[in-house]
Amino acid sequence: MNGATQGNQRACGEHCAMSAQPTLRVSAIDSHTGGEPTRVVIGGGPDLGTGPLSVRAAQLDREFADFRRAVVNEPRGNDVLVGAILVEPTLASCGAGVIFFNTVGTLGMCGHGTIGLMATLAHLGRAQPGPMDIETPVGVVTATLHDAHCVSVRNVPSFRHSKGVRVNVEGIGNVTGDVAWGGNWFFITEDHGHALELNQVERLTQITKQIRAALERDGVTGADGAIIDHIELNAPSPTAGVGGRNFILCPGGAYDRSPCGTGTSAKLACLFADGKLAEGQVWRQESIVGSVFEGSVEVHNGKIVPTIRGTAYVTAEAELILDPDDPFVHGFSAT
Ligand code: PYC
Repeated sequence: MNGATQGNQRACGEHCAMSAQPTLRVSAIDSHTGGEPTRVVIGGGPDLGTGPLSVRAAQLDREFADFRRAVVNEPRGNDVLVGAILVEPTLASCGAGVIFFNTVGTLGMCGHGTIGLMATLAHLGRAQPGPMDIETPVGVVTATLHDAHCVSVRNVPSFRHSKGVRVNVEGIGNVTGDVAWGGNWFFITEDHGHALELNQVERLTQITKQIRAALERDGVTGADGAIIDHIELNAPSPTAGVGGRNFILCPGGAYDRSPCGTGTSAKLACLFADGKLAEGQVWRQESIVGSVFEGSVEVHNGKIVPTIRGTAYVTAEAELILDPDDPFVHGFSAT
């Protein structure tokens, strides 16, 4: 149920009984990584137990969907915002566990969010310069804090699942691209015929939604039937020294303002597989708003392991108030 169906707004002055439930206060720190926001819940979140993070993520998705929505939906958040809840890791080697989420569900991993998380922990004095292993629902990543804002993230192994997949997209025609994993599933294409410019985001959003619908219609998936919920358009960048610019449609329908850590990882895996990127070579990836991540890959036990580097800034320290008498306490979203 989204907030729109539950928000029976009362007119001012109508009698309203006070709820027996207490008001919930949630502590959160907001940041942005290359323009893409992250809201890290540091207190007041639900008890997700001590099981594997993938199980806790499924629990957050289903049993605590209202909490998830309250944190990221309007009016406290918006479709662009990625939420993160800090949890106890299961592995003693990890300094933190984290589950990322947006207005429609949980994410496997989030690169910009991990950079934002480390800037948040640095802001709180809970992270020192150096590496920290972080447990996510799809594996352990290593985030290295270089200074208060600059972070590199050694991501989960990334790979191309299928090359040269062709789909017929309504109003566009045939589009060919690769299906790749970088901690989330991506369809990556340069075959779109559009300029990746900020003033084109409406059209880019429309065509990436059409591509996603075509993939779903044709049953094109990631491994084990996984839904491809991120669509990545690539093009050369006009900026000297930058390998490419991207536009990425996220699951909730918003576009990533950052170059997308998991999307860049998936792209790096494809470039490496095509022999266009050598181990250790730096690839600079630009987002549609002009922010840049630096990425490279190493091969470890036969797997492609990307590292992404970017910067994040804390933008707010907040206490979210979830008043049970508020008809929009869990927010609303069009997606
Ligand atoms: O940076 O990996 C990322 C990401 C995923 C969704 C939004 N950002």
